[in-house]
Amino acid sequence: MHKALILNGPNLNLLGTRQPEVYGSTTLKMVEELCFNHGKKIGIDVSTLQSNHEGELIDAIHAAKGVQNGIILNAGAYTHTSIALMDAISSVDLPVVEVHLSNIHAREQFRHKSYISKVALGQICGFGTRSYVLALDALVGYLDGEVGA
Ligand code: CA2
Repeated sequence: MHKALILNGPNLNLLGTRQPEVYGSTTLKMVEELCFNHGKKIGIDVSTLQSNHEGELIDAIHAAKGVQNGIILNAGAYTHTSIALMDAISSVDLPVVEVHLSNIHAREQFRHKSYISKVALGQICGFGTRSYVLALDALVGYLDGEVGA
C-alpha cells in the first residue's frame, strides 16, 4: 500500500469559515476526511498535517523521507515566496503534487509565481476541494508507473 502525506500550509485551518466565495465552504477536517476515504478507494494510506509555520512545514517534508511515498502539498501563500520550502522538497527524494483550491493563474499577478512548481511532479489548481482528490489520483498513477504520469 502506498503512503502519502497531505500537507497544508498557512491559514488553511480557516477553510470553510471565511471567504467561501474564494475557497468554498468545506472545512479542512472535511477535506482531510475526503482524502482518507478516497485514499482507501485507490490504495494509498493518507496522513495529514496543517501548519501555519514555514519551519514546521519544512520539518514535515524532511520527516516524510523514508516514511511516505509522496506528498500532496498546498503551501498556501508560501507557494509564492518560499525558496526554503522549494529546497526542502529538493532535498527529499519524494514526488510532490502541488495543489491549490483556487486557480492561482487566474488571480492576482503575485499568485502566478510558484516556487513549489519548480520541484513538483505537477500542479493541480482551481478545482476546489476536488483538487486534492485529483492530486491523489495523479500521485497513485505516478507511483504505479502509469505512462504519462
Ligand atoms: O488556492 C489555494 O489553495 C491557495 O494555496 C490558498 C492560499 C493562497 O495564499 C494561495 O495563493 C492559493 C490562501 C489560504 C488561505 O485560506 C483561507 C481559507 C479560508 C479563509 C481564509 C483563508
